[in-house]
Amino acid sequence: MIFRNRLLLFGAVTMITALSLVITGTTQAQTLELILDIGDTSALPGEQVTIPVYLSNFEDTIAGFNFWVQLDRPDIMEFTTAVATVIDTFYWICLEYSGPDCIDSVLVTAEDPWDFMQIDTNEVVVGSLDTNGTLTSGWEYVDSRSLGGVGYDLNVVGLANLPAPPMTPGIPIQEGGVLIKLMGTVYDIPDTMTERTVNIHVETATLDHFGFSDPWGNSIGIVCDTIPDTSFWLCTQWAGEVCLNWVRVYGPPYDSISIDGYDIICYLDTSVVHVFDGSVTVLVPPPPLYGDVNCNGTVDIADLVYIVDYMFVGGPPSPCERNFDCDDDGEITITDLICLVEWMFPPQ
Ligand SMILES: [Ca+2]
Ligand SMILES: [Ca+2]
Repeated sequence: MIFRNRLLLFGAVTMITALSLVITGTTQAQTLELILDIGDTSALPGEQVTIPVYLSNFEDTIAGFNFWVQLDRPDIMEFTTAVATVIDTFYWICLEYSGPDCIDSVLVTAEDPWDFMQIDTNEVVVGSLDTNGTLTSGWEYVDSRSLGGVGYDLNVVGLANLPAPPMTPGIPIQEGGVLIKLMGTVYDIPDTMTERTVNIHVETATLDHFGFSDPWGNSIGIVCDTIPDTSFWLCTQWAGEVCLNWVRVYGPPYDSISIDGYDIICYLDTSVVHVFDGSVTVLVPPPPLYGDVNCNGTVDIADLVYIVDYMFVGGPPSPCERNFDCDDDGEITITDLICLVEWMFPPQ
């Protein structure tokens, strides 16, 4: 977790707690537990696009999640974002004093005893999310931020429950529901562009940004292995069978091995958690039907009325603006009205 506000610290604590539970527990190998699937969708140039994120949870209720998506084509689209000012409050407890000065401290949550607090004001790039009608509707905390700060990635975090009551139910076992909807802005790319699909990649290699947990904080599909921290030693000077000078080397050839300790390596077990990238394909818009400014598929007197209403009476702009540009010069001017009149009533 890179977020540093209190709510997300709680999330991080939840994840860490979950991790420690997994380390000491057992995993159910080979049973599919969860599928996260970013939807494939399409949009026209210049449009806003809604990207559904689908979830299937076969074994556990889901009460917390974090995933990080990245776009591979920043020339085609970006996630819809806004800059927001966030006030982060941090609580610290001092571990060691030197006189009146604290020389060693550790971050704690507001619920813990603390010695001093720190308030930071940061500007962050917040992604637009839509939870209406989704599995996270009503959750107490759902948020996303662009870690890169420019909208080409989103780190999405959800917690059904914050520390205080009331308790919000998580997502019961279900298949194929929409977890959340991400919002994107497709650029007004030219019709001539050939490669028109942006991949939305879910980053699962770093568990700092990927995890699903049940209401008790147990992570789903995270496996941890204990790896011996091994050192290799080469003797450069023997006296009979006694080595007088050992040198540490990083592989064969070596004369001796020592195990200095053990490292715990955790990773996502992709046999029980399946993750699928998504995509947005930018369609080539159909050729404009010039003059059809009310967008009903035909050009007739009603379009003339629409134009006159817009130009002279303050009526609404055309919902299909390309059709308005009757003379195809890229601008909407009085000449488009003249063009349409001449087309409908050609000179005899
Ligand atoms: Ca029309
Ligand atoms: Ca024009």
